[in-house]
Amino acid sequence: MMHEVYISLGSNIGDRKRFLQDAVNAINEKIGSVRNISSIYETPSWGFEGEAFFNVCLLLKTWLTPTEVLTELLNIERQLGRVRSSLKKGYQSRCIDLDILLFDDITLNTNELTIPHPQLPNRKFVLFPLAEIASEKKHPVIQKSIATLKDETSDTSDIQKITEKLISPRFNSPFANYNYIAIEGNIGAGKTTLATKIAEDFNAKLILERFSDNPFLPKFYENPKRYGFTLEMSFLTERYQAVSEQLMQLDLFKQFVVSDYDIFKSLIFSKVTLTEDEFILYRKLFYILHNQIIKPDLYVYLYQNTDRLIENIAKRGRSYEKNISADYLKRIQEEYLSFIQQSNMENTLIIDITCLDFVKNKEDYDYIIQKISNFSK
Ligand code: PH2
Ligand code: MG
Ligand code: MG
Repeated sequence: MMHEVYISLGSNIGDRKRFLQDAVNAINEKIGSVRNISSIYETPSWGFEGEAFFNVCLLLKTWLTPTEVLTELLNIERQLGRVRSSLKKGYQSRCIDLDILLFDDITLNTNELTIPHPQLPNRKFVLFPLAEIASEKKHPVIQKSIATLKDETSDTSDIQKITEKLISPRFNSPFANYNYIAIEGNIGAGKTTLATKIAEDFNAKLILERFSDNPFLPKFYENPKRYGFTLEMSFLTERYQAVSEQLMQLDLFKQFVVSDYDIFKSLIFSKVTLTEDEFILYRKLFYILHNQIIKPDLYVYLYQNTDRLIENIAKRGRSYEKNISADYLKRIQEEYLSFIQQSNMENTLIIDITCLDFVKNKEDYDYIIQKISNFSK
């Protein structure tokens, strides 16, 4: 699952603030999402003779392992121009240094990596910025809070908080507070179009339903009674497998996930397509599977009127969809809305798109993005 990692950044050559900001941006792009950044501290070089440093600490959420994070940090150091000299012993001045301080509550001790950082309690240039963003966090070995370690440290360096601050890259994204958004809506509402657009514009991992290749779907539209249960079982199996596989092997360099469906739609459709006794059996199995998968932290339900749905369905011209009736669409819509009302509404955002065209009109698209963004505030 997602890990919480605290990282220390330092620079004592060149435009120190620029190096720190570039490093923060690169970490946010390559490793995970930067959730919090401390103030900048100007600190005398510790453990060697050199120019004063700028130091900050940040909190990062990532799916990467400790070794993968380390590899990426070293890559970023290199890309920003750091050259390590193996000839000189001891610490050297550097334009950027990125160290893992804490990684969840793990302890690790290998040749290339020790977690928690072994010098953490002895360095004011780490403890002061870290205490700003993790004062109550317990050191997993020493079992004292960062605030306590800061008070008890034997480091007597004279360090100075400066007034300039780094900019958190997440403040620039309207999806700063989400990891996983599911776009939902009736057949033809525009789920896939919206999810795809968001993924492209905001660098998200896209998960799309592969439903046109379900062999039971054309049969179902021909003969719903005979193929209802079979169709729903095959959708459920397919979706369960897709969601669990795709979320596990996440494209780790992307910021967040957006999908054009949520597995819950299986239950909603089967309420309409199955007989009552079939539905009861189906629901039991559904919840067994549903319990085991990662759920979105936001559902967006696109509300569209039946006439426009029928128009959209006709426009895309899938042969097997031509028999879908207005009545069927109405029942699906009603079932969606009643499910949303029964479940906890806290993470569901209904957007009425009956008067919008987010493909043609940029303002309509921006309006939707703004709505999603504001919903988390
Ligand atoms: N990093 C070091 C050694 N000394 N001193 C300060 N003030 N700031 C640092 O980031 C720093 C240091 C080794 O990485
Ligand atoms: Mg270091
Ligand atoms: Mg280092």
